[in-house]
Amino acid sequence: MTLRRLRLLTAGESHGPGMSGILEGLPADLRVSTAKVDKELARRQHGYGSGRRMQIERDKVEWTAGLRFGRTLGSPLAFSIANRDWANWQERMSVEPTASSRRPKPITLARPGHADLAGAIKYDTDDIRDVLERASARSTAPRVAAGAVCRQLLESCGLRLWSFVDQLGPVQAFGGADEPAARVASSWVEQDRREPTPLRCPDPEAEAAMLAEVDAAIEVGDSVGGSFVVVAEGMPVGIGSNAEWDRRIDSAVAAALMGIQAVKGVEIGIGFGAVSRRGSQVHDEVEPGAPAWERKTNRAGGTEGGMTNGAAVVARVAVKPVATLRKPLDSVDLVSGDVRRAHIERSDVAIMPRAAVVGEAMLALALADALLADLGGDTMGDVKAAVRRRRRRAAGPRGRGASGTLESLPDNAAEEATVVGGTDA
Ligand code: EPS
Repeated sequence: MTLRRLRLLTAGESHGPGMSGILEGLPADLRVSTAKVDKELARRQHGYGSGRRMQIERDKVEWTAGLRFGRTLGSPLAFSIANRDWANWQERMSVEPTASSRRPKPITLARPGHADLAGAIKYDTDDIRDVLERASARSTAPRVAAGAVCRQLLESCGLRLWSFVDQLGPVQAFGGADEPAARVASSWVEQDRREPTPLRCPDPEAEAAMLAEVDAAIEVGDSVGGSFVVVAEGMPVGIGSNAEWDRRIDSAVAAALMGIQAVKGVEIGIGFGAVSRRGSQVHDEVEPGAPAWERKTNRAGGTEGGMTNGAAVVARVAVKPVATLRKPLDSVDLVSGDVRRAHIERSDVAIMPRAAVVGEAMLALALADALLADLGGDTMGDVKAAVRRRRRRAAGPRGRGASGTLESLPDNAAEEATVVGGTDA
């Protein structure tokens, strides 16, 4: 994805010494809570259907640059996250040259659905491990750390971000209804941050059926996919662009989410659901509300004309089943050309609850970038003042008062009206 103001570079092999990242372009004076970043990293590790690796790792961020007394300096923010499993892989993943007698047997049987085959051809290697190590979803850990910083920036501007699993295999939450996010109680969102359920699904009946679906896949050595929904409430109006295709907020959000491993589709609002309906059943009618205009529905998912419209930004993300199967599919040996069963690695069976947390991080990155690109600011004070100005402009004739001047709305009125999340230490 192309970021417009921020830059994020991550590095790290799944079983190498560790993961690292550099996030550049943040304003100075953003208070960064390490505990909040670690909390997001822990949320990414939670969920039924994960393999044994998650029992080994205890992801924690370690800052190496960009912070002083807990605040950003405007310089690149650099960090690392250790791979605890490295202790068990030091020989197999040796950074230094090793005698060929001490090297593990190369992996030559590509898993259909994984990066294995295309990567082995691209990098001209007979050992698929050279490819799968970086293709691994372990690389989402530093993205979640960077996203957790962006999230703190957005929260200080009055936003709240959350997610839930709305489908696993054939089981749908809320019977597959329109706007599932609107059915989720605020208390569920808070509870989910404190003590998430095994699959992070807000419909308990559906969650029970989803758990059975994961067990059924485990039973037969298969894997299962699904979809999750990510939500950002409180985004100021008009972020993005109606003028240029590459600045449309929809493309930034979709690209950020499509970049997550195993994601095969993203829809904003009702997305593909709009295909079969008439306009009157798709567009969200405007009605007066305080302090801004309001919508009777949010089928658009918070974007119109390439810009945020003040309603919650809502995206639904389709995740294919994990490519490593305990009962593998057919493949062809890279070296001998023989037809054999694909390689088996230790793996997860279902990643939905964890993918949703990665989705929150990627949404935070895309929205923070768009906000900073559009509104500017070298300090958090600059950013917040610009957000306040934009919220006043969006307050509408009623919010502005009888005089119709922008000044009649107090500085923080719009921010107070939005829900501010992130109450954890
Ligand atoms: C992954 C396989 C599993 C996952 C891993 C992604 O790892 P391992 O091969 O060590 O069992 O647990 O995800 C993570 C380590 C993580 O932190 O998310 C894969 O093949 O992509």
